Amino acid sequence: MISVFDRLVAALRSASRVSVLTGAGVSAESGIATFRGAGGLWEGHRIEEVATPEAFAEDPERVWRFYEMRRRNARDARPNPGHEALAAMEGRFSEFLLATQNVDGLHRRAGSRNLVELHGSIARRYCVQCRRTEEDLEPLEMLPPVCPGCGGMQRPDIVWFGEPLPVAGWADAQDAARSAEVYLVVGTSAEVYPAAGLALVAADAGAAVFEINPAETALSPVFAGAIREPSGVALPRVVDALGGRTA
Ligand code: BJW
Ligand code: ZN
Repeated sequence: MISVFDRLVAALRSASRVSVLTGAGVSAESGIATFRGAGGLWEGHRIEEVATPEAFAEDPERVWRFYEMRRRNARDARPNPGHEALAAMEGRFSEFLLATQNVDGLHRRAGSRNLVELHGSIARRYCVQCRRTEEDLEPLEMLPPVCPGCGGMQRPDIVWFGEPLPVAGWADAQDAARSAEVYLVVGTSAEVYPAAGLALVAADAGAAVFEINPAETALSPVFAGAIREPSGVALPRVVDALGGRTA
């Protein structure tokens, strides 16, 4: 019987429109913790309790301590072979979009350019008063950090629960899901919406949707097949099978 891996490679060989949704699992092999499952708690709190505008309003310093730790992790991390394989894939298809839920910047550092960051970026912060934005991963001198322009409080440029996703990026991600012939869902528990819904949009529109994740997820039943391997192993194998890593 033909394996899921071979079916995925065959589907990619004949596709010209491909899109990918990634989540925290893609960065696990770079040493960045995932949100759910073992080790997914922060100071005893679930992410749903820390990553909200309400939690920030109540105790901005506590929320910033969480993000300062994450900024340090992102600074120390390096892209892994999974990120690199996805960057190598984009030149192989006439239409390719990588939509990531990750805020760690590792896809961009690996070279992905047809990329939307659905949940923002850990490297950016903006002033809640004047919206001035700064971008770096340097250690912050004080928490919460203040705006160099007006002295207002800054917040991470991250999409928290209850907040809308960036309008243009979300529209692009939906368009890509609607038109993709092959849609890959990699390293996400597919529990957080609306991002997880992109896989359903793609499936409804007729794409062959494949999952790469060592574990089953909420949406596994709707996928055409699943490769139960770490993305840093499976994705380079896919790119190799497509014939080399350059376009
Ligand atoms: C490997 C691996 C390896 C391990 N290789 N894989 C009830 C029902 C439906 C929806 C809702 C509801 N109640 C509320 C909502 C909406 C809410 C939501 O979805 N909640 C659910 C939790 C129920 N969503 C929102 O609020 C969103 N906004 C919104 O809906 O706005 C509406 C609106 C419209 C107009 C005006 C105003 C509002 C916003 C969601 C924002 C999510 N933000 C976070 C935090 C970012 C902060 C930060 O990073 O600090 O984004 S939550 C967190 O989860 C983060 C992630 O991007 C996101 C997804 O997690 P992900 O990436 O899937 O990670 P994990 O840990 O869950 O899974 C890792 C996977 O990797 C696992 O499956 C492993 O097996 C696998 N893995 N190693 C491959 N080596
Ligand atoms: Zn300001």
